[in-house]
Amino acid sequence: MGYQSAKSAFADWNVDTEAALDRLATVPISMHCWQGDDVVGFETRSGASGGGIQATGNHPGRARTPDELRADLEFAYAMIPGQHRLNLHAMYLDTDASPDRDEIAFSHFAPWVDWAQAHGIGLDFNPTFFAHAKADDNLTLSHPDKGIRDFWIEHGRRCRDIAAQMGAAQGSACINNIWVPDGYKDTPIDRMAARARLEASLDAMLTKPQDKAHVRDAVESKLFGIGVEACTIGSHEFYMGYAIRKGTLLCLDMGHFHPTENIADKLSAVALSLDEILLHVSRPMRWDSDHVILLSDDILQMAQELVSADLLGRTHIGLDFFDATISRTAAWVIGTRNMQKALLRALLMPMDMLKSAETALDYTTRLMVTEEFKDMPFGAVWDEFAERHGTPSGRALIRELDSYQASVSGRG
Ligand code: RNT
Ligand code: ZN
Repeated sequence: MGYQSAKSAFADWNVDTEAALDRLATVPISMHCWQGDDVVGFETRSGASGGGIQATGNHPGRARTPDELRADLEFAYAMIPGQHRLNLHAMYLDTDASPDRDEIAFSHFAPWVDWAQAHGIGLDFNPTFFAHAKADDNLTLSHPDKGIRDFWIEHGRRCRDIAAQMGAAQGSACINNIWVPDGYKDTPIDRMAARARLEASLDAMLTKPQDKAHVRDAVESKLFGIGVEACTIGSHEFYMGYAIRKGTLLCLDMGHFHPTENIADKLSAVALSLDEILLHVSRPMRWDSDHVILLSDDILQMAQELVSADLLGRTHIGLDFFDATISRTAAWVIGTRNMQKALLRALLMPMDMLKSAETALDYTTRLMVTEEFKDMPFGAVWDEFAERHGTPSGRALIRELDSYQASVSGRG
């Protein structure tokens, strides 16, 4: 079906496809740099990701240098309709110097800032509290040793300053997301002491006043990780309370909850107590496996909640997955486009009709309409969106993804 027929099919339900296309074009997705190199980064000192996160696979073409990563990103952005952001981790610094984590500065990221500005890409940032000798115990900000805590507090402070300078340079707030791997493999005896240390360290990291127009901090919880099966210090309850009391953003990573929990359901619940939310859209399979996101029910529900609860204006959508068994650039493109497709579908729902049915306790209409809508021509509207933004779809997209992958597969 062509776009014009799709447009009138939606108009029959009082859904304006043009308004949906316009709205979708204003939603930036923060694409995560770490899908491009299996969470390795560009420090001269470290290697494996650690901290209970793990990229598996050895597909050819992994970016080994900042230049290679930027080339891959440029290709990926060219395949994704709209203007988006880049989520950078501190371990992706681009410099000839080898500063330790407690020595990094804005200048070590200058090439990224220049590149982002040249391409109109907003940057977000993350301190890196893993893949480092001082994180080998899976304890960082909550470590019993004050010297280790201070090292990581200094890292966190520096990252905030770097993020603030990025935000000032780009004219939009840089979201600085804090995730630490801290936890215990076996049942601890004093969870309270560890949580009190984490809280005190976070407070110390976040004391310096910063301009919200330049940087906003987020805290990311987790249920468990490899090696920290018994207790994660920064659990959901810990960070939800922290974010509400201290006024930070709360980051909800879709892979960081019990597999049967519905993360979409949490949005409206936490949004009543928080100004802003950060999402790490991911796909857990049995555990926090970070598979490439699909146009699956979980993602569709997430997008539907963002639209129906009118949360798009105060939710920052970041992605967090990494798969090294497939083309890494294709993974970015497929995952990011799926997030956009989910948002488009949500924007094309007859929300007013559905909400009034629900308010009138008319659950039959709610069910009939949502089921009928599954057969609506969303694909034709998506293709129109892709075309208007100069990006290919279907077989043309697959040809582009294949040929770029072929061009990088000779990398050692
Ligand atoms: C780890 C968290 C965290 C990381 C990135 C690399 O479980 O999800 O967000 O994936 O910081
Ligand atoms: Zn995450």
